[in-house]
Amino acid sequence: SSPDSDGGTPELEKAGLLNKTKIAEGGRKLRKNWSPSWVVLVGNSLVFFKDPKSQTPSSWKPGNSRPESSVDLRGAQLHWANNLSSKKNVFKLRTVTGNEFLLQSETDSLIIEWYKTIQSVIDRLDRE
Ligand code: I3P
Repeated sequence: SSPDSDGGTPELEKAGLLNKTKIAEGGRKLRKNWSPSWVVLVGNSLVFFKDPKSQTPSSWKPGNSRPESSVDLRGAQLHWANNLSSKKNVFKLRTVTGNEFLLQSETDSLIIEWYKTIQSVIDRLDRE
């Protein structure tokens, strides 16, 4: 059985610091505004926190800090998107509601791990 089969605290899959910009809201294009974000992958959601310095994986608990925003990964699409930025190691996440985010790291191994982990959650939700 999955760790969340009792309906309790969802499983923390991954957390870390990435550069983030939202590039579309409901299909409408937005101006880029890159900033560092503490990103937490928990359950079916990618959750963004504003203040990276106050967040660590060990201190993260549901309810003890205020997310800036949160993305439902069900039906989401993930693509490498180095064509959409002058930065390296960029991928795009598109939600079913037409919100689009670019996420980026200078560290190759780190961004690859994030990509794989997010894709595995999307794949799991696709199979449900
Ligand atoms: C944008 C800013 C972004 C850049 C974007 C620029 O300018 O430099 O960092 O995206 O490029 O338009 P401004 O601050 O004036 O809004 P990248 O860093 O991802 O390249 P773009 O317009 O080619 O997306």
